[in-house]
Amino acid sequence: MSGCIILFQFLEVHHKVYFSFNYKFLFSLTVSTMKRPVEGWIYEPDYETMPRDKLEELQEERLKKIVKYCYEKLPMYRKKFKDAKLKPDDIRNLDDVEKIPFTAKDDLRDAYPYGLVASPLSEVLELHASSGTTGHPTTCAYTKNDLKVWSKVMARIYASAGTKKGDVVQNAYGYGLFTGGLGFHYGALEIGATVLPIAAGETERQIRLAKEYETTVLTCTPTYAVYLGEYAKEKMGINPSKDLKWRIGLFGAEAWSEELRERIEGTLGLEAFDIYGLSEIIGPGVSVECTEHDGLHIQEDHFLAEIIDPKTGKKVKEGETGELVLTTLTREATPLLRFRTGDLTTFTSEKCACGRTIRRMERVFGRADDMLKVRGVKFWPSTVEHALLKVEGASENYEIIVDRTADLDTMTVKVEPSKELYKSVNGDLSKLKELSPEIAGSIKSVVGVKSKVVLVPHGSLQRFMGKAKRVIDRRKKTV
Ligand code: DLL
Repeated sequence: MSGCIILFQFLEVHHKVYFSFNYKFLFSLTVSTMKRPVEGWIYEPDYETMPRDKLEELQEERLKKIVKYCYEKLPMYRKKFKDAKLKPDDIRNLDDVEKIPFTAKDDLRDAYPYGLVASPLSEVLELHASSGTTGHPTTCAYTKNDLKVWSKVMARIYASAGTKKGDVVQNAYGYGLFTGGLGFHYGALEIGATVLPIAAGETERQIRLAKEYETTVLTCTPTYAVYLGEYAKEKMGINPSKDLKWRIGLFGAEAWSEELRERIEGTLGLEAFDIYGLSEIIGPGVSVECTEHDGLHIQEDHFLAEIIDPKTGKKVKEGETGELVLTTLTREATPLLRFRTGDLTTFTSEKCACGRTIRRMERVFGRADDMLKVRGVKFWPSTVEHALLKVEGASENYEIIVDRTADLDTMTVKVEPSKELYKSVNGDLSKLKELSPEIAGSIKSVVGVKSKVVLVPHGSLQRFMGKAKRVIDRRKKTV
C-alpha cells in the first residue's frame, strides 16, 4: 500500500481532455512524471542565517569602507560627492546611504573602458563587457577576490536549489562576455559539482549529452528551457521528464512568469528556481529562490539593496513596488554605489521557513524602461505571458506587436497553439476559432488592454537560446 502511495507521489498522470467548442472534441492525453524532489541546503550559514542586527552591523562596516574606497579611487565618485556636498565620513550608518548620489547606467557608459576600474589593472583577472540592449558597452572587471566572492555567492545559489557534489551541471548559459556562463561555471566548481560547459545552442547535442552524461542540473534562460523541452519531444522523441535525469533548473537573466515555471517543470520534470543578477553588480548571484519558492533571497552581506520610487528617487514604503538599487559592499575592481538597476520588485519582510535571515525580493517582472504603454495602459510583457499561459491550448511561444494606426495604439499578439492542439486539427488553424478570443479575453482581464490575437502555425515564431525578444514596438518612441 505504502509502495503504491510513494509511486503515486513520484508519478503524476495528467489526463487532459481538451474540448473545443468548434463542434469537435479534441482529446489529448499527456503523461508526465512529477517534479523530482530536491532538498535545499545552506552553503554559508554564518552569513545566510546571521541574526539581522549582526548582519546590519556587518553591512554598515562594509558600506563605510566601500564608500571611502570609491571616493579615493574613482574621480567620478569624488565629483558626485563634491556636487552633493558630501564627504565619505558623512556616511555613518545604513540610513545614511540615502545621502549618496545614484549611479546610472550612463555613468558606466561614459566611463568606458577603464574609467570605473578602482583596482590596478595588474590586479584585474577577468573583464566582461556588457552591451545591454542599447549596444553601448560598459565594463565589469574582477580581481582575484571578486572572483572568489562570485564563486561563493553562486555556490549559495546552487545549494539553495539542492545541488550537491555528485550532481552533473549542464551549463547552457552563453559563455564569453555574457556573465551567465562563467558565473554558473565558477559556482559549480566551488560547490564541487561536475560541470558540463556546453553553453547555449546546439540544441540536439544538448539533449543527447543530457541523456548520455545523465546531467541532473540544467542552467539556462527560461526561454531556452522551453525550447529544449520542445525540441527533445518533437524532434527527438525524448520526453525529458521521463527519459532525462534533470532534477533542478536554475533559470534567470530575463523576466518570466509563474505560469511558465509550471509549464517548464511539467515538461522537464525538474524543480525550477528563479535566479537574478546583473553584470554591473557581479553577474548572476545577486539573489535566488530557496525551495519555499516565495521570493528571492538577496546575498545581503555582499549587496546592499534598496527599493526606490523611480520617479522621485525616494525609498518606497515596506511592501511597495519600486526600482531596485544596489550597492556592492565587497567588490574591488568595479565597485558601485547605489546603482539604479531599472528592475522593478518588492521586498518581502516576513521570515522565510528555510531559516535564512537574508531578506527576499519578489521576482522581477520587468524593467522600468521595458514598460509598454498601449492606449494609456502601462504594463510589462511578462504580464501578457502570465495572461496567455492561463489559457489551455496556448503555447509558451508568442510575440507582441505594438503599432499605431490613425493615432490609435494597437496591440497584436501572435501565439502558437500547443503542439498537441495543433496536431489534433492537422495544422488547420481555422478549426481553433475559439482559442484566439479566449486568449484575448484573458489578456483583457489581466492586462486591461484590448488586443488582436492571431494564431500562427506551431513552430513558426523565432526560438531563442538566450534572452528572448518578444516585443516589436513599431510606434515612434512615445512612452
Ligand atoms: O542576465 C545575469 C544573469 C545571468 C542573471 C544568468 C541570471 C542568470 P545582464 O546580461 O547584465 O546579466 O542582464 C541583467 O537582466 O537587470 C534584469 O533586467 C534581467 N534579469 C536578470 N535576471 C533576471 C530574473 C544577467 N531572474 C538584467 N528575472 C537585469 C527578471 C532578470 N529579470
